[in-house]
This record gives sequence, structure tokens and C-alpha cells, in this order.
Amino acid sequence: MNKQIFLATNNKGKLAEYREILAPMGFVIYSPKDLNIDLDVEETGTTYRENSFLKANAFRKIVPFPVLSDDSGLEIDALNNFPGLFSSRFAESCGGYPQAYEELFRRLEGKDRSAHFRCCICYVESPDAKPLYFEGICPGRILNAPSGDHGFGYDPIFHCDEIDQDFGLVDEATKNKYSHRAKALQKLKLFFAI
Ligand code: ITT
Repeated sequence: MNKQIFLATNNKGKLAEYREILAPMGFVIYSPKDLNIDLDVEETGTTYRENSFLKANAFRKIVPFPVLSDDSGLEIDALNNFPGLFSSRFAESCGGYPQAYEELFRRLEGKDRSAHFRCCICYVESPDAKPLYFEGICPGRILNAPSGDHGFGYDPIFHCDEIDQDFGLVDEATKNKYSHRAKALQKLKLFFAI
């Protein structure tokens, strides 16, 4: 099988995680930056699936490799799964992640802090191929204050239940075993039979 894959993301944190998880299986992951592509796909979908397809499909039309895309987010139970699909846009609207953490802490005062990360991967092998989806969830809770600075995005305020550790404090290899992305990628690996 073709072990060259294009990852349709402009998020450096995601790219690093895909490389770390897939490189040991011999995959070479290209990013938009590697191919000098400057494309930011508008996420007009109302579900992770729709947005992941929009990204994979837009890039698959212009690159010579099978494409993976990743639409993901942090869903907080007490906030009706907010910021969810808007996780990236919410941080931007707050002026950055530290401000977004503070705003979430404020909204969560006196409320239950259960939350989970969700990831939907879309795989489009060829321009006319049917898109395939692989999903993963990582349950946990929102901390009372940021902890550590590992990972990216909302990692510093997330405590992962499965390993009983803060994502802001764990090393890359540990996050990449238990994260929502790791779980979605495990399903992709089963599909690829690798
Ligand atoms: P691309 O669309 O270019 O891939 P993006 O960051 O805009 O990059 P999304 O629209 O899927 O991607 O938004 C996902 C956001 O959810 C991301 O920017 C983080 O804020 C958050 N997020 C997703 N996975 C995360 C993780 O593993 N750790 C921390 N935050 C995460």
C-alpha cells in the first residue's frame, strides 16, 4: 500500500501527533506546509464528520496523495458540549488559549466539570473515492487551573480519566496512546491492517 499520506491540517500539534503515531509503521506524512499549499478550508459543517470531509475533500483535489483530515474538539457536559465544534474558533474569539481557559473556568463555576475530547478522522484515498470515517473519544474533566504546558490547545486544562493524569503534564507518547486522536487512529490502523 501507498505509505505516503497527506494530512489536511494547518494545526502543528495535530501534525506532530499523526507523525509520532504513524511514522513507526513506515508512513510518511505530508502537510500543507511541506507542499507549499496555503489553504484554510472554511468549516461550514454542523458536525465533525461534515467538517472533516470538507477539509479532506478540498485538499484531495489538489494533492497527489491519499488524504487524512481531523476534525476535533473539547466537549464539556455542563455547557451542552460547548466549545465542541467551535473549540478553535472559541479560543480565537477569546484572544488566545489562556483567555479561553479563564472564560471556561468562569462558565463552569459551581458546575460539574465532566468533559471529553472528540476526534473524527476522514480518509479520502482518491479524488472519486468514498470518504471513510474513524472516530475516537477521550473522557475526563476540566481542571480548576491550568496544569503543565505539554500538548496543544486545551490540553493544559484537561485531566484524562483513563490514566488519571493531566494532559498538560504527560509526555507525547502517553497522550498518543490514550487520546481521542489515538483511539480514532487505532480504528484507521485496523482498517489498514497494520
Ligand atoms: P485544522 O482544521 O487545520 O486541522 P484546527 O485547529 O482548526 O486545525 P479543528 O477545527 O478540528 O482544527 O479544531 C480542533 C480544536 O479542538 C483545536 O484547535 C483545539 O482547540 C481543540 N483540540 C482538538 N484536539 C485537541 C487535543 O488533542 N488537545 C487539545 N486541544 C484539542
